[in-house]
Amino acid sequence: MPRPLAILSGLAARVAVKAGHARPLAGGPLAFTLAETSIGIMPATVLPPSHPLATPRAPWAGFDLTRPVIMGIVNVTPDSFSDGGDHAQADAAIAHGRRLLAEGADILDIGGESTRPGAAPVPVEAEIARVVPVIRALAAEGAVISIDTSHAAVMQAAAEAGAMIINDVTALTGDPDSLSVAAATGLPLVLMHIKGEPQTMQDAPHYDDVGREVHDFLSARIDAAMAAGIAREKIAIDPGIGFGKGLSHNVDLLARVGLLHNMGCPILIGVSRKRFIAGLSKGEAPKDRVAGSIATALHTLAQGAHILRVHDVAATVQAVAVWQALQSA
Ligand code: 8Y4
Repeated sequence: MPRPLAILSGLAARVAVKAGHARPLAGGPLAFTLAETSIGIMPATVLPPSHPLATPRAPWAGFDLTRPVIMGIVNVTPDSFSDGGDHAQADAAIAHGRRLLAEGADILDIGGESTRPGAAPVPVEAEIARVVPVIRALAAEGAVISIDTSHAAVMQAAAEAGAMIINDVTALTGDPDSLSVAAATGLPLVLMHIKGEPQTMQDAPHYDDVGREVHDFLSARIDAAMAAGIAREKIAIDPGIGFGKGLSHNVDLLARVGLLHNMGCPILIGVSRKRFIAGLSKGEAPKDRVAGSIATALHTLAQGAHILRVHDVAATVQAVAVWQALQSA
């Protein structure tokens, strides 16, 4: 399982690939000149051009992945918006979704259940009642909607309401029906790594090698999805920052995002406002973690990540536009 290192961008990447000193990273436009393997560091060109680190990714959910895709977060939970009841909640979420679209979001990720440790479980009927009106309204306006759920019944209802992507933080392990229901919808999906259950995942998580464990988990979940009839091209993968991970695990994974290219799938990263940012800085509250979120997001883009799940769409879109222009030169 080689890791791409010495990653180049822009003209340097193009010249190095052409001269036979580098391989394109997941098809480019980035390129990597070195590969770290279990036996040491070697030139990237020891890998054949057909190696999954080097081959292009298929388009995913209609996105060609040659530029970063921004997924904006829309929570439909009582604590996120108004507490004026179901209707006010839906209206507030729809308004928030419209705002994120205006700010440049490519996808809206709509969720009706908090996955925070200690959050009370929501009955699936209530989860459906929360998200369906919001999905219907925003899909009717042309938005690409992702449904953030681990429940098969919610996936089904969301697909019927116009959702175009399934985002499951349990990678289709959270409900015995989710593999078959997700397959039947035919929708592209995000498979995320989690260690343990949302309720208890932050109780002293331990890994011998977090990069390998996340890779092996996601690889096994891709196999399970494919066995259920889901094409590999429909699957995006996600290391699940903060899901059953301590600070050092999150840092390790973010520093080694490139490892995930071995699976040949687009990579989605969710770091927005997460606790590791406070842990690396001054203990800031979530709303004061935007700068750290963007620093991390750009660090992952520089390793070839494809999709960013964020709260702060306007700030992220600006940062990505500037980063993109500078690193393309
Ligand atoms: C402040 C606000 C601080 C929210 C932390 C949070 C991911 C995800 C979540 C992710 C994918 C969250 C649904 C956690 N994180 N889906 N979902 N990847 N694919 N916490 O990293 O945003 S919820």
